[in-house]
Amino acid sequence: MGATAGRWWAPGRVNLIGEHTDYNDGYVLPLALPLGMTCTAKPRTDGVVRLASRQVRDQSIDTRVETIVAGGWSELPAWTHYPLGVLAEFDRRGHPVTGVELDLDGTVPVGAGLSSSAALSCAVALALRDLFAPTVTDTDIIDIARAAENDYAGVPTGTLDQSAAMLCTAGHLLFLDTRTGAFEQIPFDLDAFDLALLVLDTGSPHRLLDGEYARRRAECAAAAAQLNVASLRDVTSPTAADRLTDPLLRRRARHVITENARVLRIAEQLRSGADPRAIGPLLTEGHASLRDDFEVSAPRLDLAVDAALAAGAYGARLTGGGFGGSVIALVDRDRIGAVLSGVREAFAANGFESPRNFTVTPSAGAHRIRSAKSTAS
Ligand code: GAF
Repeated sequence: MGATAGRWWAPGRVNLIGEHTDYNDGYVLPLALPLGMTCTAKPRTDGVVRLASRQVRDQSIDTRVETIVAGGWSELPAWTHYPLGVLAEFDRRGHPVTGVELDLDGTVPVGAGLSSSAALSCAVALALRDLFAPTVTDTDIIDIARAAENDYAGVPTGTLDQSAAMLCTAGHLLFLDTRTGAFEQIPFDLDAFDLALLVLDTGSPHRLLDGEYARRRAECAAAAAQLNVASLRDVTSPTAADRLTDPLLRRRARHVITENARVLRIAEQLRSGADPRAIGPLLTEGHASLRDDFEVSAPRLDLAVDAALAAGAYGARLTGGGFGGSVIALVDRDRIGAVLSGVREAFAANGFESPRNFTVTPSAGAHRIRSAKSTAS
């Protein structure tokens, strides 16, 4: 140890396209939000772990490194499983933490499908790396944050969110091959085309813990096994899914196969400098596939997509895992107001509160934001 206390930041994300492809070894195309999670951290040498979250008032936790490493914190509230899982994982991988104070805060709305949990895990992991384990790489951090989510918080996600938090850069989409880890930064300057990417947080809570996400993952694994491939990424022809006799597995596989193809087409179009309006229909097609084949949409997500399209969006789709959460819509800048009015009217007519909304430009990935003056206690 020896590094000083400080503050670390990791962003939330929207995924432009490439949904439920990451745990099938496929392709994703996220961008980092200007919203994120901060971790103010101070190293200690006495084995004490003090954890506080400004988003969960009156909940500060005092425990000890030995207790965490022994798994003795599993009864603590769910939000603690991410930071404490990261700490336990550092220890398990041979990077012991001698004690630490972690003060967590953030601007990513929780439950909006914008990856607040991965942002939290990555901000904590960056802090622990800088304070205790400088040899840990960004790739290690992606895997540590994934392990915190999978093995400690109990959600069997892929690596889309953690990779987006760590690897995205301002002004770019991250085109990532989740099988090889190879990635490319694709410039994404919507301003240059008088366009905007609108995020509509539908307020329908996005839940991955209730077993449906895990079920989709298992269905994809079963489809891959029946098609005799290591993962659905290895299937490129949409008609290959027709070989599956179970109609449900056929639909699941068809989504993954066609979604990977959509990511590749969109990446190619944007790489070549095409007008982003051209990708609109593929975004909408991606939504239909998530709704009909993968069955992870929700009434408010479908309503937001339909209303945005009716009001002139070039394309719209749910972003993230689904089952609630947020929709993105690609719109002319001078149509933002009209699209928002259309969505608000549709929500009001169905008795739903208006979605929260904001526009996004691709922002910076995770980093240290400042050094505090104090050092170890
Ligand atoms: C959630 C998961 F955390 C990701 O790993 C990914 O599977 C996504 O849903 C769907 O693309 O955000």
